[in-house]
Amino acid sequence: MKTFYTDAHAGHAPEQEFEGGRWTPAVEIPARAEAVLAEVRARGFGSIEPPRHFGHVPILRVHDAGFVNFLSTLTDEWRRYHGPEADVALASAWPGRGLRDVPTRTVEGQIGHYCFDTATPVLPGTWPAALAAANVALTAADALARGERAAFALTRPPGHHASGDVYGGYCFLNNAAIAAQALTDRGFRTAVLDVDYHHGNGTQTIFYKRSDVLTVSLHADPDYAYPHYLGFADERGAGAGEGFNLNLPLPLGTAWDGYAPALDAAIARVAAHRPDALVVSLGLDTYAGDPISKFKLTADDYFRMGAVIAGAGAQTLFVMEGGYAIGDLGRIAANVLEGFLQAAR
Ligand code: Q9C
Ligand code: ZN
Repeated sequence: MKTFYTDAHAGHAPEQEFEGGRWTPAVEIPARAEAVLAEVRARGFGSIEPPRHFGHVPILRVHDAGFVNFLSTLTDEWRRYHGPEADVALASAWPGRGLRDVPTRTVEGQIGHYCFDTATPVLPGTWPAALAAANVALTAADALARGERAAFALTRPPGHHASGDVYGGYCFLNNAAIAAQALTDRGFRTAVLDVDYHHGNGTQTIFYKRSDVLTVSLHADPDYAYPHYLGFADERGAGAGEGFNLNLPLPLGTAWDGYAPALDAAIARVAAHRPDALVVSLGLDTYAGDPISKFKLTADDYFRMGAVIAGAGAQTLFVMEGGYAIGDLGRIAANVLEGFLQAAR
């Protein structure tokens, strides 16, 4: 299995995030991807290749042009408004109920329209890094189109919380959705399986009214976990997409005994869709040692996860999402890939 990677992600290096009423050390940092890269290289799964550049067209298949323009010029506009030294763009106000949810002419009125939390600072290097991650996912999708059984897009920043026109949750461009759309555009019947601890609200929203791309997610119940406002079991898709979104929210403290039956149900739904391509949003924050999450999967459980995913029988694109236990992150990511490869033989 090839891995696609570029060190361009390191341009997005937040020092802090605003969470719980205070500035805390950022957890979505370059060391995450570097740890996974080192372990994937050490395990020798296959070549590690750089992305090619696909331009804005495949990104605009998923994201709104106004949103892309906003993100790509945000630092410039932020500095115009807040002064040349301002390098952390973060919203101070949002269009809550009763207010008009429109992007106004200045950046302070746009950022609350396009962003949904305070945990996702935009720095001068953020846009190039986000663009590079989308290109990593697109290059890996292209490997599937060329016939590869599987590929690993070692992306950061992650993507699954970003919808067509809203960013947040450490995510800017939805790498997995952009790859799923590119595969669909090339004639693949496509499903997305999201195993990140947090519900992939962006991915769900992007495909919610469509039946061509199935979206299935296992995650911490939004009744107690971020992103709080989406990811409930009764969200099944709408219009033509009715029945093509499956949410499997799980309780606090879920370990493999509770996780495995839900993963089996997820894979059964994926298999019933008969996809040619399966895009896996590979969040690794379900790990017992994760600093921001409350599930209890062990390192060995990730071999099992990879093997179960192979049972879907589709060409599979792994796209990295969250996971913050940096000391073990490489090992658990590689365990998924190894479990998959052994079962897919
Ligand atoms: N107390 C991803 O894993 N803050 N994003 C949560 C918990 C935001 C996670 C606060 C978490 C975003 C890709
Ligand atoms: Zn997550």
